[in-house]
Amino acid sequence: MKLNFALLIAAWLASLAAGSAAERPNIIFILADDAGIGDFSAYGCKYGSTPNIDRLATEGMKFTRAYSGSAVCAPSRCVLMTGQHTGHALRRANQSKTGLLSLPPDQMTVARLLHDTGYATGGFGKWGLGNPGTTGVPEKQGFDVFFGYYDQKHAHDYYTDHLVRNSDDVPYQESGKHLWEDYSHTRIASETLRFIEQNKDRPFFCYAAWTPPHGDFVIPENPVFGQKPWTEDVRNYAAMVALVDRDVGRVMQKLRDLGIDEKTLVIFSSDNGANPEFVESLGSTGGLRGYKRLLYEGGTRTPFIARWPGRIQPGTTSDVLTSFVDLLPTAAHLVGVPAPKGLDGHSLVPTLHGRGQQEPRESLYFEIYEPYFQQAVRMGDWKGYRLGTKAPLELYDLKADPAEKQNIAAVHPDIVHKIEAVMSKEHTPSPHYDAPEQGKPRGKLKAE
Ligand SMILES: [Ca+2]
Repeated sequence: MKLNFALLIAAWLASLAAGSAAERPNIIFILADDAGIGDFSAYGCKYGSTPNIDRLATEGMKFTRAYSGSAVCAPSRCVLMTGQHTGHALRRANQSKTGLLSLPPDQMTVARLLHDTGYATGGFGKWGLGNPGTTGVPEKQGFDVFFGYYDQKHAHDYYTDHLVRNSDDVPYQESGKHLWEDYSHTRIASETLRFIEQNKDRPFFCYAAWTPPHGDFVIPENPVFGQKPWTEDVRNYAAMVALVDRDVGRVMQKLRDLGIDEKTLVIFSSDNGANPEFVESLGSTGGLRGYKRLLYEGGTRTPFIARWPGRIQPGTTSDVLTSFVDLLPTAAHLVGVPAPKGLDGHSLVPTLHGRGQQEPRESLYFEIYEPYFQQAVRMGDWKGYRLGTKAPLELYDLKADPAEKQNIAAVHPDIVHKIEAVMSKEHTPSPHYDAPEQGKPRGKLKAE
């Protein structure tokens, strides 16, 4: 009798352990590169449709007030990985006055946190936070494997003769004919799917930092948009957005085939707004002001969709203010460990689960140093923007004026004062960047 009781207890403990393991979801974060919010039909795309990403939204939760980490690649990815906004993060622009910055060896990242709690961790696509030979390489930042481009400039080349896996070159014999098998995204997408398949029986984190639709604007075939009366860049860009959508569909099909749909949280987003080239031609910024490199809404507002069958109620919309700073605390919450100290984000789990209290957010802060210094704050429906730490603040009411057309700073000195205080508090000096007091644009940008 005693023995049976002990067995019963052991079985109960084992079931508890299995239960808690089952609670820890796989996390797949799919990050498009330079796609605007207006490129996706879930957010009102005008020129095409993205049915697989639509389906993520109808089966999950669509965020309507989500922001990337920055208005260009490297700082946005730095914010995503480290949970620190660009007033605190190492990378605050693609370039710095001290050269290319690599993540330091002791940096906490989403991958490290998940790796340390037993997750398999894989990254596929573009890294940008440390080249081979530096402390910033992904395999020293918590990834078991990273395949693709370490260097952002290399990532412009879709018909490259090599990609990189854990700092080693992986050479490719090019046909010279620009076929699908020569195209780097073909390999990157297939490695993404392979990683998911190989790790189907254990919790995994898959960072699918795919490079389309970032330039070069090239694609092996373009049957849908190839005959449109647009420039070649525009035709190819549209096809590259469609390619991202197709491969989101392939990831979803893989999860169904492996039977791990309900164990997997999938998030889709983009690292910054679209290039100016696609604002008028395609409406890629969804009618918002600005584009890539600017901290107006068109530079940082991003598609953000989360799907997790059985946990996230299908077809829901959230207007919670969120940005890439929230991924690391969300991941910590999901695996049941305390969030590391010094983060700027909050866990989104209460919102995703539709229960519990979402931690209120006073504001979101951004700064950037290219093409010139800018600061921006989103606070409720207000948006503040300025070009120097003592420059006059522009103020917009995004509810009444989502395109930031009317600067109403003169009418609301109290709000201006509040936002200026947030900017002063959140901006910390960095030895790698100079923040001017009275900045001014270095020339006009295209389409501005
Ligand atoms: Ca980008």
